[in-house]
Amino acid sequence: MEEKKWWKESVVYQIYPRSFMDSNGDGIGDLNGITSKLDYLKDLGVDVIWISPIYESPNDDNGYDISNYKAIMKEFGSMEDFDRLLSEAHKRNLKIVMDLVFNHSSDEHPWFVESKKSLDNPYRDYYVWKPAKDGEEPNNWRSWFSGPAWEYSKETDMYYLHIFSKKQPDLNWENDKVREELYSIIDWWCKKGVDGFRMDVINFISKVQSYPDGQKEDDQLYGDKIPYIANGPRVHEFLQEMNKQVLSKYDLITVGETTHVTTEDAKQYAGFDTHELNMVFQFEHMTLDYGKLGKWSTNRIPFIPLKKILSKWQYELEGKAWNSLYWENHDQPRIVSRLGNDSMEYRDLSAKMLGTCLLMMKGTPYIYQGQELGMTNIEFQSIEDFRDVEILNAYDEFLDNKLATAEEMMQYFNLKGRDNARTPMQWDESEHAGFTKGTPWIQVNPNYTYVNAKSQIKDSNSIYSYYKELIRFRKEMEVLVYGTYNLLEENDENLYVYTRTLGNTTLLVICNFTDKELSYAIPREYEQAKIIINNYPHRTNNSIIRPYEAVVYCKE
Ligand code: TEU
Ligand code: CA
Repeated sequence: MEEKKWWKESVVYQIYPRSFMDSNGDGIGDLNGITSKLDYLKDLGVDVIWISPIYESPNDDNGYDISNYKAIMKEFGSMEDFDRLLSEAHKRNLKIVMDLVFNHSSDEHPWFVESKKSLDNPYRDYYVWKPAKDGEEPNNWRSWFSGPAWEYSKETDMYYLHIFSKKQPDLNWENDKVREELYSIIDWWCKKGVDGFRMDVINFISKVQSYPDGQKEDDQLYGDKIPYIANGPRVHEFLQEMNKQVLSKYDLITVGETTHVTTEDAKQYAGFDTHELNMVFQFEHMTLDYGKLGKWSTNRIPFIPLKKILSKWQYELEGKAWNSLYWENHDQPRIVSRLGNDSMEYRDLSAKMLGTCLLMMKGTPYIYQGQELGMTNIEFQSIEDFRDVEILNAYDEFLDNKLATAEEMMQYFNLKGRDNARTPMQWDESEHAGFTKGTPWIQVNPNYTYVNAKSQIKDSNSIYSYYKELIRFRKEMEVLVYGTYNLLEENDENLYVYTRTLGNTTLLVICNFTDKELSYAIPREYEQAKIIINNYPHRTNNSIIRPYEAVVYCKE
């Protein structure tokens, strides 16, 4: 059996602090709000809490634009509040993971304020500056959040690179001083006692230094930057250096957010003996519903490719590297709406089925706030209701360039927009779902009257109670952590069937991704096996799988 590690045995819960719990009535979630809900998380059974950025920030991208890496955002509280949160978490044996955003800072970070002043400023090379090319941007890259990836700065008559919004200038990792500063920030938080880090777009930190134009089709406005920014020439060198200089000195959980990675890349980032990170978030299963306009489409995730991709990650990393498992985060729509069925009839069953399918796989599971309640997408009526910089910028860009109509964009945002994940956590049936006594910074999903934590905690058949069970099983059964994975029925259009095996123990996991009742005879060797998990009250017929049914058999 492979080496045992606490971070392989853990279940992580992600908090988006702005939307989790507001303690002072200003409509914005905060650190004291999180502290007040630690017992809730303890009861759910998770071990680790990853909190999206809480540092000082002008909030162009809700904290993913940091202006001081060692200070707490005023809206979220103070450093004393943080210290109290950390110690209260540790008292309950809960670990805290910080979000590190090191590909870029805020343009209001003192480093950037200095950097833009003059060519000979000591901070000039902390960022990426280039002169105009033929009177235009240095190359044809598009910013992730619309428009060119370069912004003109009149002080020095040059452009700076921003892969994300223009308030998120990219740090220059080629500069040794930048890397030293960043490592010392990690060290500072480790000394405070935090337990790990989630590293934002960490595979973008090393760019191809010639900054070439990306390949471009005639009908496209911008070239493809990905080959020049993702998994770049020095990324593994940098991560090994970071690991050697700081990460390896502490007992941490580390996860890299890495869009555009293959399993080959991941084996290097998260290999058992490569000395970089513990695991990465891959995105292949999250981009299956992309269309001509990227994420802005009405496509559903196709089922057979989904099984293929998730299984590929399970097989390829086996024995070599560690997987992370997720359906949701603060950038993704709600999974019960996206891949399940959020109708009155099937929300409950399909949310439980999706939880089963994910949490029985091999890897460290990440549960996003509200996923354990089956929270759904929201339907906004007006563009004014949205808050996300990605959405607001895309709306203007796509309309200006006549790539889509306003109606189409609204439809895309309601299906795929990041604000779906950012509506306030639904605590109870009182006004604003118990999230705030003031006016929430973004609307609460009106279904809080029946989708909320309070009603689910006391209901032993709720989605919440079911997730609690799934988490408990991961603690009790070694096979769920260390067992190998094997896909069955790979061409079945409706059922996801797989096994987990360790020693003499085998689990058979069967999930129906449709609202149809299906006939499926379970393999004979499981006929006498014990049913350990089922999202229906009783299972009477071994050859029928009901709508959105999930069942797990255990054979020893
Ligand atoms: O996300 C990076 C990233 O690739 C995402 O932009 C994701 O693909 C996208 O949101 C889907 O539309 C990270 C953070 O998770 C995100 O919240 C930040 O906006 C971004 O980096 C910039 O820091
Ligand atoms: Ca508040």
